[in-house]
Amino acid sequence: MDKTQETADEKSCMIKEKNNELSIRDSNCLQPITRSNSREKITNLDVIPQVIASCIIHCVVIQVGVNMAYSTVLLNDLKLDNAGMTITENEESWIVGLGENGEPAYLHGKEKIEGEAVLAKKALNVVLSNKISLTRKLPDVRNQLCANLTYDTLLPSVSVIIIFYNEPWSVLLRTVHSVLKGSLPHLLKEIILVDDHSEEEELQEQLDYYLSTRLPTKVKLLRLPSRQGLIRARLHGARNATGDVLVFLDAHCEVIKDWLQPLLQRIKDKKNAVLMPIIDNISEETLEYFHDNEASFFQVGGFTWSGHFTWINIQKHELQSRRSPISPTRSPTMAGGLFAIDKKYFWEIGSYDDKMDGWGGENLEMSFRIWQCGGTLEIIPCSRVGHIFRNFHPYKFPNDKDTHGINTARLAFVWMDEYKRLFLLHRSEFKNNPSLFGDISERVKLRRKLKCKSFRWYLDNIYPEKFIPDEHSMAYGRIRLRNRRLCLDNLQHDEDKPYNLGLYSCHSKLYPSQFFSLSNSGELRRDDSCARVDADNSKVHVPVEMFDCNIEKGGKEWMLTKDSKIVHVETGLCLDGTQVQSEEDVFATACADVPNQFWKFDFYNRKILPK
Ligand SMILES: [Mn+2]
Repeated sequence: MDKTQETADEKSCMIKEKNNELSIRDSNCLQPITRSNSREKITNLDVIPQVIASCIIHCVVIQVGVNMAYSTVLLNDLKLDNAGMTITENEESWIVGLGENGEPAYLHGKEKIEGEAVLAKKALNVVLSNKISLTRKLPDVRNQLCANLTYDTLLPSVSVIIIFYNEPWSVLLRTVHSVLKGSLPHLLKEIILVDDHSEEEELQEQLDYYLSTRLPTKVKLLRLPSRQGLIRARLHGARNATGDVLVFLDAHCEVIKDWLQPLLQRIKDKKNAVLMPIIDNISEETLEYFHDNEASFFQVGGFTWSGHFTWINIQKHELQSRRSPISPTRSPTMAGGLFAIDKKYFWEIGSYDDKMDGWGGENLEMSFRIWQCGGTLEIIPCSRVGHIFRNFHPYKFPNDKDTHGINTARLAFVWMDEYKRLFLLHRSEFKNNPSLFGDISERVKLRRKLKCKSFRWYLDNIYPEKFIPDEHSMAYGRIRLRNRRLCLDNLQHDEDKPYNLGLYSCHSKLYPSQFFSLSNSGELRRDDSCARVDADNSKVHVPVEMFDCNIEKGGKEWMLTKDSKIVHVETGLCLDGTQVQSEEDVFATACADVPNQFWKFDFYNRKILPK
């Protein structure tokens, strides 16, 4: 028998089977191999495999560079069981230095193709993720001013709650390792993983095995016996939490150094402050941790009337009133995936609506509730967490229900008062059919009990910039060519990106795609998209670009003339539909007495009624 291929010393042993041959190799284990019968140490590692066959092996773990407890693993067999083998293989497939410091990572050849296929299917390059160390280092992307901050030595303790459903192995565990490594041990009471009944094989026994062999006991795993959805899974985690503060994290995050202290300090100082870190983007393609932006740049949360979360610029009153760019910054809404809340306050303020199914809407529900019921929602700029944003949901919800729509209807009827009309415009099926979204009486009761303020109050005080299409405008509704049955329409374009404004046959009712307003400040807008014309454009036939109103850009002022032309103020060009057919783009051109420059809104708020 050859000597073992690799040397190993007493304190670092690991048994590995490859090509049916045993080897013992250095892997930084803490404890030596001992013989089961004599408990005596095997100091000479030039032993033949059969000798080790009866060994009890203490601690076959790889030091992952974090402060961990090590469990004793008892192996009756020579082989590590399947789980252990797979885990070891995973660990051995890491490519040293790949993705380190948050740099973009790339695969080559066959793996590249495999990675792209998985990316298309799961919205995440799992093949690549598997090659990157679970404990990679990340750059310190914080604002430099954060270095000057000091925190109390005594801060509340934290339960980090991570729920998951079929999350890719390496992505989930990188999240866990990142929290362990990036948090001060005395602040991190526990990490509670809640498995929302995943089916993936690797998340079954293999995960139990991983926890017991590689992670400290403060990482706990709760398994739900059936699929519960995000909201009830998080509630389950919260009920089992023993820390003072709950931090909810998605299962695809990595934290930046010292992320916890600023959150905990703020909650210590203000119990009803619900906090978000700055959420950085980790690429789903290359796992790059994006940090090119100015460290002082970040956005806060808004919403659309269709009930979706959006990012908006920090509000003007907030920019003026906060002391520094790293002060807590108020946000009208939260994205939902990542936030910290005092545990007592979480329950007092009504935790979650446990009748919400699946995913979606719970973040806006919580946002409105917190503000309307006396709390605050803030972003803490010195706390930063990276999150993998995926382009689409890689999995479905039971029965394929539109849980986002149903959940949002629930929150609209509980929290939005008369403004739910704007949501119902998008989702008219809920208008006269409350049975579609279930019983909301408990939540209505909660609102009464907590003596929460109105949605109007929320709009006036917390989100005064929020555009209310039928209130903040001179005219609104469908905008129709006077001489034809054609209306301005977004032509179902993705409004996250600029697009050209078009025409489409007028719908019989007011649908969101044709709901435009001429705002009091002269914006021609569809919800949060504003129409602009490039003033530099010397052409006479200019497309009308729709773009995010929150982006500072010129050329977006329009006016309505007495004879009902829509004139672009800066260029003096008129909105024109001459020879434009349904599904084609309108344009701006020199004003003239042509029939296709006269428009009619459904409703006019001011007495500028065109003839
Ligand atoms: Mn997420």
